[in-house]
Amino acid sequence: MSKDKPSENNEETLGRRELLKLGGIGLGTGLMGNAFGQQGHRATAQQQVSQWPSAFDPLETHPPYPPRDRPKPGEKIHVHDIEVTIEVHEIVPGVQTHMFMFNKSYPGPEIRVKEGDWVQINLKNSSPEFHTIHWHGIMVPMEMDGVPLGTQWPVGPNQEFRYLWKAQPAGTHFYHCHVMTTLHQQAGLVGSLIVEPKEPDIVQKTFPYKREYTMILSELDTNFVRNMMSEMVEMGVQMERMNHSAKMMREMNGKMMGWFKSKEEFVKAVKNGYIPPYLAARTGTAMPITPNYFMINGKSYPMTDPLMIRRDENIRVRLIAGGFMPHFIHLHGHDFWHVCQDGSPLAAPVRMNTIPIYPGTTSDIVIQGTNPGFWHFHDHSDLCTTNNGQHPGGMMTMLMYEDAREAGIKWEEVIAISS
Ligand SMILES: [Cu+2]
Repeated sequence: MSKDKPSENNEETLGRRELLKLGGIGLGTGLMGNAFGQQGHRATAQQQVSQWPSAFDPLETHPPYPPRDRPKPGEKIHVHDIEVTIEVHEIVPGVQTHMFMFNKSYPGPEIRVKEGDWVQINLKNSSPEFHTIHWHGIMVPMEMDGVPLGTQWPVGPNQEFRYLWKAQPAGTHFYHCHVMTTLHQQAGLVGSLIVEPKEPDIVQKTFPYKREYTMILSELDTNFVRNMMSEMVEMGVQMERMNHSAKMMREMNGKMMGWFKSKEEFVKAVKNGYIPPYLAARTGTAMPITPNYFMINGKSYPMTDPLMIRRDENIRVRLIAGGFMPHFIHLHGHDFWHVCQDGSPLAAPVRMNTIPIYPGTTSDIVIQGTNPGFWHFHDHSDLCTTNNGQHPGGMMTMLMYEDAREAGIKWEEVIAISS
């Protein structure tokens, strides 16, 4: 979950086995009182937040670089190779599913660059389907935007495409495949894209932090993905057998997905017998998408990674809505500060304990270590805290204090009282 976790001594205070025992969020509230009596670790939020800039300068909303800029001689270009393949992913023990993956990873590898850097992504498609990459939140030149048949040809099997863009603006963004997005993004093609600000980071300045976490929130209908991927792969194989023609595959696949040059051409095709993908006649039974797994960084509870914190520590959490459902992420025992939305700092940090995260958005929050213990951090839309309909599961993790024992929390006693 975190790319940089300097200390990992949580084993001592709360092992994985004990975490699993937690099961749900039904811990009695009354039993916690004695353990949390200590004073002297109060949040210093009020004084910190006064440093936040309150002035609003409309000029700052303009991108600092012309999006259609090209690299100048001598400017450094960061090159990343990204390959798409089909792999097996395990959501929770016993639940495996085939997925598309960027570099054999779900979510894809985190791309982390400095604001203003040039980034070149060499996309190689080693899957039997068509893909592109859309750089969500980045001010790219149009032809780098990754919309199939909108701004580029979809990248076919065994084809490559080179993306080149300048990392702007700073903040928490993400990237995803834009071909049949409901299937391809859901089936694995999404990753975080962090652009670190050139100027000193206002969040860092206001809430000094050493550790940060990225959480990509997503949902998966394993039945839909399995059926659609089987169909697509089979179609690709058939056409490959027929004529080994990537061009024909491209044309046929476009029609499969309802890609036509104009509305008129589409209407005419339907009149002449073309069956669009959304009609049940095409696939037999129309299959609405019904997600049965809800994930944080590709895993469902209890396999999600906990957030580690210590008393008086600030941690930054980058929440990325990498799916198609809204989520309402709630932290027990704490308020937190909502500091950035879609990459940019808010006019002022907002104090909350449940943050709505809508599809396509990113929200950065800062959690302050003010209440030692082990706390649930989860989607409050209860459907999303299930695994295949069973609670607990899904989009849920824990905020865990590494120094809970020093703060007087005796985990064994808590369990003893509650059972
Ligand atoms: Cu794709």
